[in-house]
Amino acid sequence: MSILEQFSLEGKTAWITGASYGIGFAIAKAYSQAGAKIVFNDINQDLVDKGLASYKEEGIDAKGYVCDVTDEAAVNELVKKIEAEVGSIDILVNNAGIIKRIPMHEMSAEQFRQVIDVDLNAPFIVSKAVIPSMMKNGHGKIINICSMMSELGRETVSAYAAAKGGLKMLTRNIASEYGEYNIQCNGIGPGYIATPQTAPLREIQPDGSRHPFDQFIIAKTPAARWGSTDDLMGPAVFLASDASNFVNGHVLYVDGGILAYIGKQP
Ligand code: NAP
Ligand code: GCO
Repeated sequence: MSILEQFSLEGKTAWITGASYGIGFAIAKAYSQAGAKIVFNDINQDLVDKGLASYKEEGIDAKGYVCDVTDEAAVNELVKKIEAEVGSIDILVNNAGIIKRIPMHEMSAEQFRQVIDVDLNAPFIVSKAVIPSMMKNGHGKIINICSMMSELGRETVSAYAAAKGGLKMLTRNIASEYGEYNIQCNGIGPGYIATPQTAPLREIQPDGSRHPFDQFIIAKTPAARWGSTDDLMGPAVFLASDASNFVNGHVLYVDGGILAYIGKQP
């Protein structure tokens, strides 16, 4: 197999969860360009329709389904539907996620549980639903979208950091338990990426200045910029392709160097 063929996703079916827009959409676009058939889900029909329109604009014939990834029965039903309508799932990206930025002493247990449910329980539910077919087929790629908060904490994101830290270890455990079936499970740890999820952290202030957190991230990133979803496309293709068949249990941080850097002196 040539080195370029190692990065091809021709003939593969990829399911990216929560991929109507944002990071999931960019990863799906990259997989389509690498030859994969694209399946995505989102939490309601309106988002799925918007996603389908966006994929169509990119010339991608994606299949979209409504599914709340925290609903195990719905996820199991959707896997059966995908396998009947599209084919076996070769690549799963657990992308769907939420964040609640609330000081921990003000966060309710219900709010904490909601974040854990989407960001940690759902990757378990969805991975568990696709692994049996991957075992039968003798191959599979599972990619969990982790975070800087898989390694670092900060104010107001206790639930999110707990979930993403757990997701890093779930990634390692799936790699450990299913590596013998030629299933590789790895993580991508995006740095700070300009998407709707981080829009509140980049809002221009009333006086026209940049958000303090925006300035903080620029100072903390050697690349001195926020990441774009395009920055994740190549790493995502690598982890979904034959080029990474001996990479397992790894979290690939795509962060412009944040984790390596003490930060620019103010
Ligand atoms: P986003 O813009 O908020 O998109 C998240 C997507 O997931 C949305 O389409 C959302 O739908 C969907 N979703 C949420 N809950 C769901 C559920 N229960 N079932 C199905 N779909 C659901 O987020 P993003 O910035 O693209 O981030 C995508 C992933 O990357 C997340 O796991 C996030 O934690 C992670 N991440 C983001 C960054 C960053 O800087 N942006 C950095 C590191 C990691 P709704 O619109 O209905 O909520
Ligand atoms: C925050 C941000 C981060 C990013 C991302 C960083 O409030 O700190 O939302 O958590 O979303 O996870 O990798």
